[in-house]
Amino acid sequence: MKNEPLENTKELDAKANDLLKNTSSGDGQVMTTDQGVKINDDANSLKAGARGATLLEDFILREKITHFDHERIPERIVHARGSAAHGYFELYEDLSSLTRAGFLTDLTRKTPVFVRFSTVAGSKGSADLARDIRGFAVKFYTEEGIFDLVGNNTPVFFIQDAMKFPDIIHAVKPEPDREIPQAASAHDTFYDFISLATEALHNHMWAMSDRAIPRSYRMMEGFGIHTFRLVNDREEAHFVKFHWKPKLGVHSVTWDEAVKINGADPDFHRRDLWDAIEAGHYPEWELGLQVIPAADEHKFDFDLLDATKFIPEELVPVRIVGRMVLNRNPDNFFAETEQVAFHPGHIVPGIDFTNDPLLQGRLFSYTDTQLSRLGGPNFHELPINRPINPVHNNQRDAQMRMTIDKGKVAYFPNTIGGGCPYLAKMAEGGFTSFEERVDAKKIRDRSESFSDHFSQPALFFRSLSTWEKNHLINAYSFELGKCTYESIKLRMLWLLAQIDGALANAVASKLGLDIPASIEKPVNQNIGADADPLRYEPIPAKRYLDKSEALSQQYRSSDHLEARKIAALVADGFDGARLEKMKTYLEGRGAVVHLIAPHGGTVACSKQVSHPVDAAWMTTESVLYDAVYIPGGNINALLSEGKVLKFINEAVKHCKALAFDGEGAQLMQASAARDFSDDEAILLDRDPEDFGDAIASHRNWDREPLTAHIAV
Ligand code: HDD
Repeated sequence: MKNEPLENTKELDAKANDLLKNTSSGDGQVMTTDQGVKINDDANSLKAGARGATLLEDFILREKITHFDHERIPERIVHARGSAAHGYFELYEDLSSLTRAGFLTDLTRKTPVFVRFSTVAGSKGSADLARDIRGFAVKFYTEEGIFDLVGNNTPVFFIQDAMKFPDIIHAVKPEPDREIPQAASAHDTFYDFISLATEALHNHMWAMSDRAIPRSYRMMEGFGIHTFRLVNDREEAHFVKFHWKPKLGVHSVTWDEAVKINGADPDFHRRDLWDAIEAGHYPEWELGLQVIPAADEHKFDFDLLDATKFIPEELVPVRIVGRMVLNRNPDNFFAETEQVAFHPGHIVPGIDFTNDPLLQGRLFSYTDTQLSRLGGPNFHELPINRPINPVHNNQRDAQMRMTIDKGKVAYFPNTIGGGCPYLAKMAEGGFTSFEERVDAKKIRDRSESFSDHFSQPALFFRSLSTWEKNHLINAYSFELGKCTYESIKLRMLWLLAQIDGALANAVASKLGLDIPASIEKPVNQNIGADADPLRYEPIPAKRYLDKSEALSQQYRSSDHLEARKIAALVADGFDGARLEKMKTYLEGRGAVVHLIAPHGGTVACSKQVSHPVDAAWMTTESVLYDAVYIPGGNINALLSEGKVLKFINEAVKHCKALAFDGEGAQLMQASAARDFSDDEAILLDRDPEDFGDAIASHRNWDREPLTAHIAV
């Protein structure tokens, strides 16, 4: 299903049909004012004479300018930069023993979804490859109402209590005096906060890992993070963690690439998602659940209510229960992607909250923010936000009300309206909250079971492969290297030493500092007049698990090539037959092969056949591609072009797959690739299949330590 106008698409799901009611196209239509009056001049205002002043009377000019003046709405306070797509969710197995949620029990359903991916810190116009956590928000339009799973691409969050959310966001956002830096955490205020709020160290370590610079939204895991509850028909509850596992594996770019991509194509992720869907390579994730019986609530070395902890898959395996496919791009960015309003409090019968204090605070924040962002309490009526099932209640009025509620009755109970809208009984799907027994003092406090801040970041670091560890060390060194306060760097080094000595030593040596033997009490002073700060001190790291493979991207690969981009570097006289063979094979596996030539237009192969050029050398960069192919033939023009050597050398440095055929061997010799003839992803005169497999493995990270000398 290409991104044709909605009405042209063959299969419309319930949400697509619903959106059609508000979809409009000017194709073949006369231009009118907002009041429907036909316009015959849209370029000239009404004037007193051709060279005279413009008249206030000009209602067409006034309407056009007024509307333009008000086109912008406040961007999201966090996650402002994002991209979204439509799709569906379908179930593999009936989960009615766990939940009564229809979309998790009815195997015949395809539940429409709208998914928005985002960065956290940057503004709406910032670049996609910021080093940052990614948002992963899924809106399920279920037959029983909207369920939003508003997660991230990491399984944990920075803070344990929503009370601290404004603080961490103020700390990471551009510093308020100069509004610098944009979409970057590498600055003093962020590290001042992180080094004092040690609960943040775990998610921060994920943010320093390759997960924070993904190759594609399509190659990220997603996590609901909080522990939620699933509740079945018998009112039995299980704890649950939600996971999204991408079909294409979990892959990232290097920091050097990220920096360059941000310049070469700041819309890299947005374009990748859009292009993949347009090409029919629909991104796909499987939904996984970690289910914990209520009786096991206290059996872990950490607290299930603490959002800074994950449950290692070795302790509770992830049960794959369904899949989500994104198969349709939005028709209008503003109407859909910008106006979509997610909320962790949008749940349906069969799913319920837990007492996670971060989740509880979120339940307030998300409606509240829409009031200023979308202008009032009727944002649920916007086409992208409204459920596919009918909405009836006694909420009325307010700005921009769309629904025309009939009748005199806007209260309950009533007799005049026949008691309608009436209340649903539970058997009819009425929502009832899980009846959790609560017997407690009202107190501003935090459970001591939340005070282990070091064990899981240590487990995460131990579980990474060598190349991932090196990337993480470099990330810490870069970020702390950008801080100007030595006291903050020292505090961070001391904290890193509590997590892993080797990590701290490596970062210290790159910073040119010694790890301090002790620091002033770093954490949570003055947490509250009545609270004893010592109770919140982080406790030394525990080792309840040596390693968890699931945490490393090394074990999250796949053999898929869908929408991977391969640059074929050519000039007139290139070997067209070899190119066709390679292209046919790679495209057969879903990859996209671009011809990159000295100029736009067409390029002629050795058989004098013209081939359309996808990009001229001057308009593109190596970092925008997954792999490089040189088909051979006449390569003289390539040998004498600095940009081509840079293109190849960067691909070598970034550990990508390269294939040289025939005369391409000369280019291999002329470039940094010459030193890697034994490299498993640098291929000379090999089968297309070998190249395809090397691209599917994403990168040959073993090459990385050998590339330090390559200047690019
Ligand atoms: Fe949040 C947006 C994810 C904690 C307050 N959040 C937002 C989005 C995502 C998340 C993916 C973007 C949704 C979209 O695409 O429109 N947030 C999370 C996760 C959290 C989390 C995974 C912890 C597990 N958030 C969190 C807290 C608060 C907020 C503790 C406040 C107390 N988040 C917001 C917000 C946003 C938001 C200010 C901005 C725009 C919006 O809600 O609609 O209300």
